[in-house]
Amino acid sequence: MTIVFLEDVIKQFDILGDYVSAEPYGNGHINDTFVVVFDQGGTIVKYIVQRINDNIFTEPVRVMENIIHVTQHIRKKAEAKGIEDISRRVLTLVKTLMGEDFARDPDGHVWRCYIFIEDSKSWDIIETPSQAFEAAKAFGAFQSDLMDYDGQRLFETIPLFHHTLNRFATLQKAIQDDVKNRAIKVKSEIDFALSHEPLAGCLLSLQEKGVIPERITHNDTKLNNVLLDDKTGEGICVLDLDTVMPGLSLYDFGDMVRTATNPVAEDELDLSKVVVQTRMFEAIAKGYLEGTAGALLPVEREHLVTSGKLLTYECGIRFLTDYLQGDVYFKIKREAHNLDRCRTQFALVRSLEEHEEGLVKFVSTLS
Ligand code: ADP
Ligand code: GN1
Ligand code: MG
Repeated sequence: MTIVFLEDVIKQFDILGDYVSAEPYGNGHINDTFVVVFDQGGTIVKYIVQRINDNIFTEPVRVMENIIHVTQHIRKKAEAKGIEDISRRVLTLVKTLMGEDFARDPDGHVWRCYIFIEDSKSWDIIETPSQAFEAAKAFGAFQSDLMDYDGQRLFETIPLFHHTLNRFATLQKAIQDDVKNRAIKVKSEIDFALSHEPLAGCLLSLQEKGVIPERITHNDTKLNNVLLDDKTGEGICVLDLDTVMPGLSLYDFGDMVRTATNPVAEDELDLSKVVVQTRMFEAIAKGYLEGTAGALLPVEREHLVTSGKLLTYECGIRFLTDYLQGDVYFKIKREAHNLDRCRTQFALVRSLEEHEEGLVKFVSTLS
């Protein structure tokens, strides 16, 4: 139980003032996240305290090392640019009283504490093209900031994270093993997944041929992993840095397509509502190109739409695999939650296929 250690863990961090409260926070599927409130001489100050999910990130200390490298690099660039509100622009770790970057609970799990970024919000469902543009621009700028990263090679925190062919093979094994006898209930989803196998290798083959470069990417650019400023609407800070590691820019763009173009929640039950919002696609394409400031190669631009299909498909097969394996990866709130999520992803792939021609045409008009 995470919560029993929370107060003990909070005491380890170097936070001034009196502890007021701690509550679970956000809608992440992986880590245990809490907002922790302190009273600092009459001023209420919040922190984000998170337990890293070490079932998934099996080397949490190396995850923290990556995060330190990445945030230090971005912070230095922001300082060089003369940006004033840096602690709202890049995640800031709070050290422990022992001067460490993370704490451990009595079971040995790793916890970290970040300064809470006030007057901003992360959106599970994006409402306007302007929000989509700002979020994509922030992810693009994040990518661009890391292009001249010259520190030690970042650790691959989840090996083969976006290796869709490997994800496909894992799905095939899950279907074969069928440990929960669920395969019979999801025949049409399995058929959909298997029939789309050719999609799985489309970016990998370009990478293998050396046509698409490896870069340092975020790899989990769903739109609730960026904070938009309440007043200006600007994308101010990229969050959830556990998967920042070598990858393809198109993984980052594709996952934005997956989350920005879907007008409803990832676990929506009414699939007729899962229809691609082309204006959101247009906004993220413009925002990402602006954020990456000319760094994307023509071949990357040509595959922006494909990447959306691929990442949505990949996420769908990950949810389906987890459903078949008995919900061992993603947090769930109801039975069949992962199946519901899988269905929205596959519905979105279908809708992306239907809209593909128009989206590709739009990309070709961008300068
Ligand atoms: P998970 O890996 O489980 O998705 P995240 O790191 O994305 O966890 O955190 C979950 C949510 O907490 C985010 O979607 C965001 O709303 C919120 N959050 C995380 N870090 C901060 C922060 N420093 N300031 C404000 N909100 C934050
Ligand atoms: C997870 O951590 P969170 O909730 O931001 C997952 C992503 C999936 C996403 C689907 C480390 O993201 O890869 O695309 O759920 N993160 C990890 O919503 O697996
Ligand atoms: Mg998250």
